[in-house]
Amino acid sequence: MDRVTPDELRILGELERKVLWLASWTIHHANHLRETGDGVKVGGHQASSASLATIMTALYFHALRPQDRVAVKPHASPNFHAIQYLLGRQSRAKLEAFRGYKGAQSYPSRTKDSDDVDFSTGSVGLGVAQTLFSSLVQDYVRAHGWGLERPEGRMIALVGDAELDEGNIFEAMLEGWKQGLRNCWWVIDYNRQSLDAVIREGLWARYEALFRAFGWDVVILKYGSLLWQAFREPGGERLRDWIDSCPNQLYSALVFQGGAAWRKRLNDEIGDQGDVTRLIETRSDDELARLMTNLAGHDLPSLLDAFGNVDHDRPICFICYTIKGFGLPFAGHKDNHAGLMTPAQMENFRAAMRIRPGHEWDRFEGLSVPAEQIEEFLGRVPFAARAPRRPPPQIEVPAELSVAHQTTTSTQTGFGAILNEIGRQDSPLAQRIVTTSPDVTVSTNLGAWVNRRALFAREAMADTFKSEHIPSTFNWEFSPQGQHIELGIAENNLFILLSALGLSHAINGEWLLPIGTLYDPFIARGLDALNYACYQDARFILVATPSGITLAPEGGAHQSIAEPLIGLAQDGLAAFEPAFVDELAAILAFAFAYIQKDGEADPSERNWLRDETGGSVYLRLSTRPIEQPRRAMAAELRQAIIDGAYWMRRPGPNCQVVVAYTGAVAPEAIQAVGLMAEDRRDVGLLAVTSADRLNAGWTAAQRARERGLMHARSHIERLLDDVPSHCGIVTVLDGHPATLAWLGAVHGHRVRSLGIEHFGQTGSIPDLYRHYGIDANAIIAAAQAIAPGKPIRHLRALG
Ligand SMILES: Cc1ncc(C[n+]2csc(CCOP(=O)(O)OP(=O)(O)O)c2C)c(N)n1
Ligand SMILES: [Mg+2]
Repeated sequence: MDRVTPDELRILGELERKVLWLASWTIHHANHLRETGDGVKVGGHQASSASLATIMTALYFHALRPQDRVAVKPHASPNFHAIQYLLGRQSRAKLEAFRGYKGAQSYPSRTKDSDDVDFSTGSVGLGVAQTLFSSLVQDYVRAHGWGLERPEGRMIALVGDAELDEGNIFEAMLEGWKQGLRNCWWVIDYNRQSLDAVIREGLWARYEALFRAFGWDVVILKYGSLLWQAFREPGGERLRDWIDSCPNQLYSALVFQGGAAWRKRLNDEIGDQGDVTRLIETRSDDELARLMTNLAGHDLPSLLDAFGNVDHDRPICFICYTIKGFGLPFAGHKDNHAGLMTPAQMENFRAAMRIRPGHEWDRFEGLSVPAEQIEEFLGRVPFAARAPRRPPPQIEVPAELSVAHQTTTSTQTGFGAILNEIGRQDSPLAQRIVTTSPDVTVSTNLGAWVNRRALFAREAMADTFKSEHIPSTFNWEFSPQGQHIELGIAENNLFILLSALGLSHAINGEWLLPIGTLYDPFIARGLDALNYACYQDARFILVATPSGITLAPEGGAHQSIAEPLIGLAQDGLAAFEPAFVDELAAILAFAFAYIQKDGEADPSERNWLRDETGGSVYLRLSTRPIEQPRRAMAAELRQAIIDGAYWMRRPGPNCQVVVAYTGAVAPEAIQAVGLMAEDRRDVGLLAVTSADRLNAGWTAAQRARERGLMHARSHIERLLDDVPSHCGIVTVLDGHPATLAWLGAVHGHRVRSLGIEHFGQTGSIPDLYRHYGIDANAIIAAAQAIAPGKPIRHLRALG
């Protein structure tokens, strides 16, 4: 690493001041100088940003290389935008609109910010873990021989100290240790303050022990150069001991109070009328305050040295002592998290920064180094030499995926069979798929795929059961070519790994087609991480089994009810719940292409979905073996399955009742319709493969009509066009009934929605379907209630 020259250090010092100014001013401007009109405070975090100003200056203007990627602590977003602005990569208009409509985002956002954010942040802890998994993904990509022409990057997180309370960070660290993590830096902004107050004493020692236990190098950066010099003076050792034993709260309070308070406290506690007193007395109040707050996290030479001295690729935790609000009037105050400088305080700050009114946004205003010199320096900043992101070419996906017909099988088994079939080939699709699972690889049916494609590890590891000739269904061999990443049981890790794998095209310039499997109820366990992955537009396929109460004897604790609603509501995630394996094959083929899409096209006139923009996919599958239809997959049927629904039995003009079902309850729906048809000639059966896509298309078409596009018709509107208005619709699924209840609003049909609202009972499928009211009997009874006809003779016999 290049050492900085004294001139460069001077320029970096000026840039540090400028970052502090611009970040503070951006927030001030948004709060005091922009009309919002809605009465809600704009906010922003001047203190949290100030805390990282020096560290980010050292990194972005010197230590980072173009290939490095960074997750910035969410509330230091203003620093990031200020730095990009100084580098000419962010516009003044975006800064002026900070936290406003289409302005620079409150927290760095990959998708909404225009200045090349590497990883979005916002929900604390998740961006931190994302850097760890991105490092693993980088290793995965390179081990497969892709992107070797590009230099290896470091994945760096700028971490608030309170972020370390988030358990997902420790889950990730354990996984990193197992997977041989490299090239990962976590820089902890150890300002000893959280949102609410000052944090516990001695946390640094717990962190140090934890990180070392997981194989990390730990670098503690506590004192800045001024303090080191003072420690070398007579009496300096006493001063150092005092600081080391000073409680966090007292230190923070003195930082806030300033030089006179420091002097009084130090004189009272260690004044000796000798060396120590002299050390204190030779300094003015201002000098004393500067000395006592000269922590390494605000000392450029210490930081530049620490970052520059790294000569290995092991993961490193830098614990950098900082002051929340450093350089601002509320520095150290325990209430400063959301604190904003008043206009009067801003005036003082402006004067101290030598900024003339009207020149607040000028990049080099008030600096003591000539602008040309700074420009010349900025032109050489390695980080700024990054090429703009260009999406790599997409991986070709066959239009159809083959799978042998089984008379009776489950969608979970079908999923394993389809992947097994793909795994036999050496197609681009087969090569780019990477699977992962949190210790449920076998029970979610990835075993056959893993047998073919092996587990991934940077170093090969044999399966001892195999070498000992002990029969086993699964070949558990690890190699750098392996295509399955086995995780420990931590769903947060699954989602953050999917987030990292699903951004490989953006981060590594190489497409991966990630598939993650887990039990459906445990989506809730990692829901915020799933949301985070979707928020930053990572692309993956999530396959969840078993699901609902249909897992039956597996146990009430694992039943999932709300997940279909999550599928419906989660932005960026297209949810499907097929009943049959041929449907699943069509959906998977669609999904492999869909996750790679990045177009801007208008919505399709067919379904009113924006499929060209792409997204991730959630497949809710089942372990229940059911009878499979033997049918040709005509193009029209394939399309309808992907659009979300098709008529299994088309209603006629005198139809009295339609049953609309989703997923594993297909046999009950089919049986109920068959029985009712004996008495009422005309009963319709609608197979819903994606309530989510039907609903999204319907909403979009309505909006289009409201904008005057009178011809807009969504898929579900067209499907229900022929259902007479007096007809009732019974909906049924193994999930919350609200998932399909809205179908009645499409054309105003009466609806009775069956589904699961309570859970916890164990039993066989017939027991549970009867208990929860989603069996054929319940469907018929519901139909009877909303569309009275002749009583059904079979009702009692069925029960
Ligand atoms: C998951 C989550 N919970 C709560 C919050 C609200 N929040 C934002 S910042 C913060 C604490 C910040 O403390 P720290 O990480 O030490 O950063 P500092 O403000 O000291 O720079 C909290 C609780 C959040 N953003 N994400
Ligand atoms: Mg903090």
